[in-house]
Amino acid sequence: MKKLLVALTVAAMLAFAPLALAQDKIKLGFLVKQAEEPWFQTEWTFADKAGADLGAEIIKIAVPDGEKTLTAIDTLAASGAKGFVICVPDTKLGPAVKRKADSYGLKVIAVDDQFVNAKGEPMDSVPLVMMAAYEIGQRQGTELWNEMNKRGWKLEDTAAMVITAEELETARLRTSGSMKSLEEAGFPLANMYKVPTKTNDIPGALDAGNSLLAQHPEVKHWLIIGMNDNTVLGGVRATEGQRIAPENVIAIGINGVDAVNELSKPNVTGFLGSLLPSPDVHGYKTTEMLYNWVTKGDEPPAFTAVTDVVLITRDNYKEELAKKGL
Ligand code: FCA
Repeated sequence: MKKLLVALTVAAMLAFAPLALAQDKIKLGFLVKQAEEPWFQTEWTFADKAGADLGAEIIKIAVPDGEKTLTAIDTLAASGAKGFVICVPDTKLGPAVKRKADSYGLKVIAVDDQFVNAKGEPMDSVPLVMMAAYEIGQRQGTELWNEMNKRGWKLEDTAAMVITAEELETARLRTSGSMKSLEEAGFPLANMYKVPTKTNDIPGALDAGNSLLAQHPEVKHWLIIGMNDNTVLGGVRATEGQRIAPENVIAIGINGVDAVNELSKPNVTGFLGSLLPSPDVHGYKTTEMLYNWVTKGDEPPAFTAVTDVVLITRDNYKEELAKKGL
């Protein structure tokens, strides 16, 4: 009888062992502003990959607005998480996010979009991982310039539609880098028309593009500049709506993963390609940094710029994405 009891107890302990292990796993949050964008889905996938490699559980929460952001931090604290990586829906939420995280003793790393304080200045007190925004913008301008020359377009027939989102610093840096490199190459600044988008998605950029095109019926060829694929795609859709032929449009996005749908369409559109940075690195590295901070006290550097970028087009996107495991 005694032996049987011992055997049963041991069996019961073994049965519950995985549960106990799961409970011991470190929990880390990964909060993103636009979970519908493949960019952020890719970050999540690679955060999960890092979690699996490190033995941490990643709690992924979409935070499209300020209220959901603050609630998500409460949820993380209640579930025993030790910290989180976040791309905030509005960079001005920075101080509120930091305050709430501090109140629970949670560590925070910002990804993609840097927090700003009440005065609108960057908050260096929160470690940041982001793409080299100005440089990637410059590359967009250079690629547009090269393609317009390949097509033999004359400067006097060509204008640039610049869809801006200046309240977001990374966006402002990208579009200004792009304009700067076009200007340095010889494209007149006077022919670059800026128009702000109300929302950072295709419908917002489409509205912006439409209003700009209505003001410039004289332009024959268009270059389209924007901070990411969706912004640039909105501009392309606007040219299509105005029946501007795709061969009169050159658009190059940024993000890459958000352009896959467009590049896989059988018909060629004005969207030539996209600059693909490293959403995989953003997702994996931030998670790894947070884990090391939480478990070993290794504080991440204040700023980590991710610089790799490759131009993907209809010809090479499959192989380039595969190279990164995307
Ligand atoms: C910003 C943009 C995203 C992505 C990211 C790196 O957050 O909104 O689309 O480009 O930077």
